[in-house]
Amino acid sequence: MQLKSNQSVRAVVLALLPVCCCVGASYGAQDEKIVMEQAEPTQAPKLFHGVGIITAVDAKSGLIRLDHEAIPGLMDAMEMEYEAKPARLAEGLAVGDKIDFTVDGRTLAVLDVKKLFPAK
Ligand SMILES: [Cu+2]
Repeated sequence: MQLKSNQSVRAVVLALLPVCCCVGASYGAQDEKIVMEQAEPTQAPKLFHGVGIITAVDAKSGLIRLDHEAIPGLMDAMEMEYEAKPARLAEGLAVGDKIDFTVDGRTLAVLDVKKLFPAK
């Protein structure tokens, strides 16, 4: 049996649509983006490292009095009191210990303590 195939002729109609281009006049288009200088997040602590010798310490309250060297970007050498957070950081420390401490530049809380040299 033979099957006759009917060929259909397709007419392709191309519709040409007029393209309307609206060109906006730009006066030397300024693409300068205004970048806001973002201040450092106030939440994030800015940490500094200091070295000092303990002149007084209270493990219960976490208060550590230090005769510390200058902390670049934060303060000069001086003797002052810091609050350790958490207070238990002050445990095991004694007057005369030389420590390396990490301090939050904003709150001045001592966040970490490493004993460099124990008191002799
Ligand atoms: Cu100080």
